Amino acid sequence: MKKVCVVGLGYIGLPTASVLASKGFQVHGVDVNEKAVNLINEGRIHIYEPDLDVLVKQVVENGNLVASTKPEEADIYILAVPTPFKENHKPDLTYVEEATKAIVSYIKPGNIVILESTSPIGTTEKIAQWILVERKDLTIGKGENRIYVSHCPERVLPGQILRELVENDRIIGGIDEESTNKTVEFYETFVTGQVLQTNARTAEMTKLTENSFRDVNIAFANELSMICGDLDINVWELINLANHHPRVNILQPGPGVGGHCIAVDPWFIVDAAPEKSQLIHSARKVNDFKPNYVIERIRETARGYNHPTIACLGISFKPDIDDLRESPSLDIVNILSEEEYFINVVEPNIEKLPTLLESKGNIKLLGLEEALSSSDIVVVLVDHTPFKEVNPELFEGKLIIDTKGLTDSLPCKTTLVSQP
Ligand code: SAJ
Repeated sequence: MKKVCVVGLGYIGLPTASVLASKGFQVHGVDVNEKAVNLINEGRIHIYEPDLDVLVKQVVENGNLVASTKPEEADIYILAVPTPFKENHKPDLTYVEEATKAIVSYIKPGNIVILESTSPIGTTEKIAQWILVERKDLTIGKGENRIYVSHCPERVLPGQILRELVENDRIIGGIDEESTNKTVEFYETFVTGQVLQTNARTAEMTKLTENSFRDVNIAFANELSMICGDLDINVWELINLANHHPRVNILQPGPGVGGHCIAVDPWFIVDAAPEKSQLIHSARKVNDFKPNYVIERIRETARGYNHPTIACLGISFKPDIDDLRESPSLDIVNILSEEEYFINVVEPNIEKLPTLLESKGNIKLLGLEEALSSSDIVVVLVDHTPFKEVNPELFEGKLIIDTKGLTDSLPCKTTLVSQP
């Protein structure tokens, strides 16, 4: 079995490294976060993903996964580092460049370098160039000293990463045909889904397209929810009815679009083709505006109270995870906390409030029952499973601003003041 060096041990890198280690590969995981490295080497994890703790413990104990702050020689290098955007929505490739430079002195002829991070068009080609600039002894495309460079975008859904890593179809785009073939051979050793071949640029665009498709469709749902708010129509009922049409499948509105993927990746297309990306750009604007709309609805509702207590249900970016990155719910709570409200946050997936909120005197992290019973207004921001399982009577008689339609089907009398 071959040796794999995975650079970046976050939400994608760590599960990937662990799955490979569980399939018998010798995996050397690299991260700049020393704390995370130490924790992993103790068989523990620094992120939450169902069942990942058990897998990491197992592969660290059997010696197949070792973490370090420095890369090592390997046969295959996988880069799974963040690709955020800058202030002006332009892609920031700093981490990809740093990761490439970190491995460059270890690369040997015949090695495969795979970029898994979602990236703007042309990034895989850039990686190849960065390597060749530093390593004049290596070649691409021909010769005994050739190396292989490909893009294989990660496509896993947080919360279901371990299953999707193995079962999802994968897109492989090499910078040349031989890079594609070598990379396909590797993924076929652990992926049960189809492994589809293309070139690097198309693979990059495929991933951006998938997330932009979802962003545009969520924007449609969010726009509908705001229109229905004005027209006094229940948006959840509306979407349910429309979705009975055999060719209509509208997604669900919410407080906005969060996470490090869907709210980011469409900007890479907008940046690459600003004139032609009108729809993709508009969708981004609709989804980014939604938290402001929700805040406005909350302010309107709170106007009748003197220092009201507001229960905010959920601050993660989507249900049943602890990930607060680019979370619209967290932004909403943060902005509300600057006003004269007392805020009871309910977030069953975290043990303490994030630093951003912790220092503020008017926010508490409470259990659902306590938060509901001591609040004047309830704002549903995330439809976590435990919220759906609560005794519906706890919502009885509450003023509710429900961004997820959670209380819509509850058998209790609530005063739904807003359904943003
Ligand atoms: N959301 C809605 N309404 C919906 C669905 C989602 O408001 O009907 C919101 C969520 O609450 C969340 C955001 O959208 O704030 C994104 O959530 P998500 O579940 O749609 O997607 P992510 O960001 O967790 O993962 C996506 C996935 N991409 C697609 O489904 C096309 C995943 O497969 C990718 O691997 C991941 O991005 C990534 O890493 O790029």
